[in-house]
Amino acid sequence: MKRLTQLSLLTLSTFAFAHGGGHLKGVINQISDSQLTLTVDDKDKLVVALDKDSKFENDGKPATVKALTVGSRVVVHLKPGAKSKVAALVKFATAPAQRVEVSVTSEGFVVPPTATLRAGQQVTLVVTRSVEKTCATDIVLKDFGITQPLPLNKPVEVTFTPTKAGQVRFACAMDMVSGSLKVE
Ligand SMILES: [Cu+2]
Repeated sequence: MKRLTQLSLLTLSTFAFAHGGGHLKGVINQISDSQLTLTVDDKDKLVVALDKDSKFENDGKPATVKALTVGSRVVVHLKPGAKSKVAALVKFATAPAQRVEVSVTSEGFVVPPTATLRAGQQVTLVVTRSVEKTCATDIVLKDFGITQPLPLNKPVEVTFTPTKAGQVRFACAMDMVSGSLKVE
């Protein structure tokens, strides 16, 4: 019995040593109270657990998990000796707000073909109507309770935060001319 205890202690300390500390760099993909999902090297997804001792630093100042947003670049210092990945310190910078140019032309709402929004990250659409004869003299985002007039040739900023992956749809006031953006 004694021998077994010693053996398992030894195994445990070897394990802890092999996995001691270290850090991870990535982009926040998902946030919950108990864990973060990071995208590392633009492809791998890693889950890091949070516990009551996990500390946060935003632009070098103490912060809480609430200040963290999807899309933020983070450096996570891992707790040494933990069996799985547990964050000791999460350092991050405020994610730059995403801006997407949208135009209203004779084609309707035109969005950049590669534009992708991120769930949980605020975005500002900069909408410019460049045609006089169009039905789309307003932009309506029904899901976000937003209606804004689009004066001719004047960029209008529409800011919101997509909450889930899928599509964000917007349309004219009569819901005839519409466009959408992909959300990941
Ligand atoms: Cu219309």
